[in-house]
Amino acid sequence: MSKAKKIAAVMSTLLLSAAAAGTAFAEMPVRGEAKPWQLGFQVAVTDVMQKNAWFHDKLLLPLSIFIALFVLALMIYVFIRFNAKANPVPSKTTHNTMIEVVWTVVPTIIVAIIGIISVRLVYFQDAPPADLAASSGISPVGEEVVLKATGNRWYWEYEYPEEELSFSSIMVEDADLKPGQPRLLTVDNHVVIPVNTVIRLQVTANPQDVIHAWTIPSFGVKVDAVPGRLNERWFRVLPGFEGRYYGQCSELCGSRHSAMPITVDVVSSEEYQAWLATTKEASNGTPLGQTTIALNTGAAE
Ligand SMILES: [Cu+2]
Repeated sequence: MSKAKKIAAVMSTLLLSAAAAGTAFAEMPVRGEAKPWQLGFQVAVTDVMQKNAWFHDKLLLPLSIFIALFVLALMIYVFIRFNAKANPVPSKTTHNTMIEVVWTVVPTIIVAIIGIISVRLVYFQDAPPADLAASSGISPVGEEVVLKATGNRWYWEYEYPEEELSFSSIMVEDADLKPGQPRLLTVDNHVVIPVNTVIRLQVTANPQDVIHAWTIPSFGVKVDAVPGRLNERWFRVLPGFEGRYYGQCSELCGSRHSAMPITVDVVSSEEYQAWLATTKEASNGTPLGQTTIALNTGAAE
């Protein structure tokens, strides 16, 4: 093949594949997205995030509110009952053993409870529990999927190492947005993962790059992408939560920090297999989308 023909073949493959990867799941309910005036978390759709949400909503938030109100009430009582007018002759009391024991022991117990639950959660996020199927009552469908995300200034590269598939995922600029596509969250190539399957997520950054962080709030995943290190997490999107989820780079990484969003499409096992087949065929062993070199030599910095 002549050089020109080769370039033409590569270009058409890239165009085709970009279309295949970018538009495969155009119609899809958006579940993981911030809403105007939202309070609290985005919908929790993984084992990890449901535990995080419980910890925050059922324990930490009520506890903080109770402590704040309790301290406020004590202060108001002191202001009224013991001001100079209401209580002209102050008491000379300096010690009260009972009260000193209480205000030492009660906070210690509270901190211990928070600490134990926090540490358990940290370990739970680290690796999928062996008894996941038994403990959740749901048998995971299919094998685990390994997904590797690499941070670059300013876009993400994805790799499905077991499938020998890789592609870059670049933000769609405002001028190119189609109706309904959110600003600063839409990318050309979406990550696609199957529902009810353990995803082993590996996150790193290009060795010549800076620290980024891969985040999807609804998944309870926020992992630093550190050059030269491979950080791992796991998550499983629970059945019934198929849809589109948005996230953003969450480590201040430079001038285009806001321009490297993450879009994940969660689909059924069959749809995932079909997507894999078409995308692999389109990529034909070459990475999809714009290449690292093309972007890094740009004037973006
Ligand atoms: Cu970044």
